[in-house]
Amino acid sequence: MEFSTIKAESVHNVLTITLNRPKSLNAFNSKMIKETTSAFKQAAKDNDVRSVVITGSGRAFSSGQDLKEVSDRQDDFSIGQHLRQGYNKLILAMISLEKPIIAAVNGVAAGAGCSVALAADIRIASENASFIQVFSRIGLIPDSGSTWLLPRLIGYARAYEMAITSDRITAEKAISWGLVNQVTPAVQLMEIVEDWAKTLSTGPTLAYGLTKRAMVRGYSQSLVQSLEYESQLQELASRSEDFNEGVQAFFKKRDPVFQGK
Ligand code: T3D
Repeated sequence: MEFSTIKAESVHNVLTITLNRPKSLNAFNSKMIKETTSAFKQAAKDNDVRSVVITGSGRAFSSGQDLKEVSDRQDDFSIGQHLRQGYNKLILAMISLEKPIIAAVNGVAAGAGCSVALAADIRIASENASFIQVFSRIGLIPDSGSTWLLPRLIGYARAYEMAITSDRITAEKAISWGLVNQVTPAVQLMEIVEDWAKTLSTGPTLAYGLTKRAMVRGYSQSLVQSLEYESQLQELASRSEDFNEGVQAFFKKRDPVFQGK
């Protein structure tokens, strides 16, 4: 697919999506929201894609909603509709994608840009990265999934603090809060992310996807329901070629070669 606000490149079963509006620190205009959503939906359909990396071009990950676009809006513009038609679909496309998503957070992730980073499954941050729930600075509440994702990731107290102070959370603080999985030297970020993506894209993709489905579902159900749901999904996983391969590789004392099926 041809995109103008993002780059989407697939190599060795890894789709890399690069938010590509560096002059505005990769602010999301309507087109970039649509194109990023399309890229994730495409990843869901493409069996060759077994993991996805999302990053930003230039010095930022994303500064969130394009404020230039905001200032050009007519009086009757509905932000609620803008969220329903745009960001909500993007976040749902990410959360429902049954393939691991890695956010390579190369710089600041603010507002909806922070929400998009939170909607990834793994966050690898450069030492120059930072996270700002910048919404309250402009009199808004966190959106694009942040009110759901952030307390689940770092607990209510820290999430609420981030939301109401709009303070910049450095990479150092982010790792100590459990907001990111790893912090890397800036120059090594993409190399380290490539290693993660390579490992994930040669893994048991079906099992990874079902794990995500079960964990997301687990957020809103009881232990009894989760135990039952695990049993159903494990039934599916156990019928995969990868399960058979994993068990055979164990007995033959060799590394498994997973096909993602
Ligand atoms: O309304 C709705 O649609 C509801 C949805 C809301 C979702 C949201 O995301 S709301 C939050 C929107 N985002 C912001 O409020 C963040 C605005 N940006 C900043 O606060 C700062 O730029 C940063 C903290 C992210 C980074 O600061 P800094 O000092 O590193 O960079 P800078 O100098 O402020 O920005 C560099 C350039 O990017 C600058 O342009 P210039 O002067 O070089 O021509 C700046 O205007 C531009 N830029 C940064 N953020 C945005 C932006 N342009 C448009 N929209 C932006 N969000």
